[in-house]
Amino acid sequence: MERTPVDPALRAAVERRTLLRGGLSLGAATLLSGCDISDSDAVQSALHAISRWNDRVQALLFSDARLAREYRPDEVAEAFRYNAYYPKQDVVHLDAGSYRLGLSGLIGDKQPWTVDRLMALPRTLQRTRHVCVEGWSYVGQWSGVRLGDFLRLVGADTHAKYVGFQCADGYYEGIDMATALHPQTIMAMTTVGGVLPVEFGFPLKIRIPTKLGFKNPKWVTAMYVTNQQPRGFWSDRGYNWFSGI
Ligand SMILES: Nc1nc2c(c(=O)[nH]1)N[C@H]1C(S)=C(S)[C@@H](COP(=O)(O)O)O[C@H]1N2
Ligand SMILES: [Mo]
Repeated sequence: MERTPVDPALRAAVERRTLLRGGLSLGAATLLSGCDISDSDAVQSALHAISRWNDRVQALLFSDARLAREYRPDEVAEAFRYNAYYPKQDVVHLDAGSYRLGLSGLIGDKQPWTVDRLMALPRTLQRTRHVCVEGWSYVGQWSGVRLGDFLRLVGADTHAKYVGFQCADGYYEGIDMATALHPQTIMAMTTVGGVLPVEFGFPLKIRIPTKLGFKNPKWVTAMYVTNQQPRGFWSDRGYNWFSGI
């Protein structure tokens, strides 16, 4: 019989959730799927089912009222930590003059936004912890317009289910509408000392302190509102789609 290995990222994601949150163990998953651990196609589909179930439960538990912890100015890291799916020397340099934020999907006014117009919007500041799924974190500071305020401003259908993002480096992500409307979800354009440095997403990143780092897209060039769950770069590679923290 052909045996494909269980995707290690998916297995780790499921084990982390199920063990830490007191759910099923991988052993229980094996029992449920009625197959040997080595029958990895069956294990894999059982794990996928559990992962989707985790996403649904997390989405139900998510609340606007639950805020991520905010920190004092002296707690902000001196240097933020860079991460992307490629090394820092390959980051995209976007030109402030020709940059446009494209809007599509269930949005009334789809006119693209320039950096100047985005920068003129009222910004809220946050000092929150960025947590990467790889096991490191830092307290950063960002400010930008609340995504919820922006969505209302452009006449988005805030009863739609999801908001998706496209990035200049080919990365893509999406969040549910409750997360998009959360008061700490912002369209970050500045950090300590001014505009975002190139490697941290200039000119625009979506900062979501209630989500793992990979759900915080940098170099965002397009946004859309939809009822179909947008795919995510890392959830397509086995990580949980919801990935709340
Ligand atoms: N466009 C884009 N956004 C991205 C990524 C990426 O590769 N491309 N990586 C994600 C991951 S895994 C992390 S941990 C954070 C890192 O953000 P930072 O460099 O601002 O700390 O960016 C996220 N957003
Ligand atoms: Mo990450």
